[in-house]
Amino acid sequence: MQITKAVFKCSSEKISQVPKDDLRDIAFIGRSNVGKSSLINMLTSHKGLAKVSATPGKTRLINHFCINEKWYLVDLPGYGYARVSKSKRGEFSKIILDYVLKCEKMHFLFVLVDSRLEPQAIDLKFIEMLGENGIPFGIIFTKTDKLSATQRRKSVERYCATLAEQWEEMPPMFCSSSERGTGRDEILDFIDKCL
Ligand SMILES: Nc1nc2c(ncn2[C@@H]2O[C@H](COP(=O)(O)OP(=O)(O)OP(=O)(O)O)[C@@H](O)[C@H]2O)c(=O)[nH]1
Ligand SMILES: [Mg+2]
Repeated sequence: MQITKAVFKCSSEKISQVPKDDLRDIAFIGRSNVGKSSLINMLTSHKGLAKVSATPGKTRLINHFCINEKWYLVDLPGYGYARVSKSKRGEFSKIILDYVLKCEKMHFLFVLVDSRLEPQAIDLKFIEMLGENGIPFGIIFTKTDKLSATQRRKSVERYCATLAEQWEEMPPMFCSSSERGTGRDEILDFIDKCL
């Protein structure tokens, strides 16, 4: 798929505010700082479309970006960031749970995990919650420019081994680097098929 047009549509602080049209959402979630906003900019070839920050907790709202006037890329707030006040944090905040579990626009969810880290308890918990609720999702390993090809392969294998303890089937998986553009074609082709 070619992205010819990517425009910011709106920021919502609850799901009652998300666009009311019938365009479908493809959403991105993961721990704060994992690289969600950077990936959205990389996929759309649009630096500065989604706000990126080295300080975790940058994205606090549900951000809709309209792609090719046909569907939305959705940048969600990160989870697991301890410095966000407790009422806003929860384990997974209300804004995240409402969107992921109740928003009918959401068509597919990419869970981003840092390729450099061993499987993190909070990501596994989130993935388990998706499975229990039948939410269609895939996993994107981010920041792979920081790893050698061997380290990257080992990281994915380690993740699969951990997931295999609970799951019979593996979700779709992708490796990405927003620095280098890695994974762009694969992820966009997958989204194209989804839609
Ligand atoms: N080396 C490298 N750094 C990355 C990559 N993607 C993101 N980063 C860096 O990681 C930091 C966080 O990136 P964001 O895209 O803001 O992360 P986020 O998941 O949207 O964070 P929140 O909105 O705070 O939840 C920034 O300093 C980025 O420059 C990548 O592929 N490679
Ligand atoms: Mg962000």
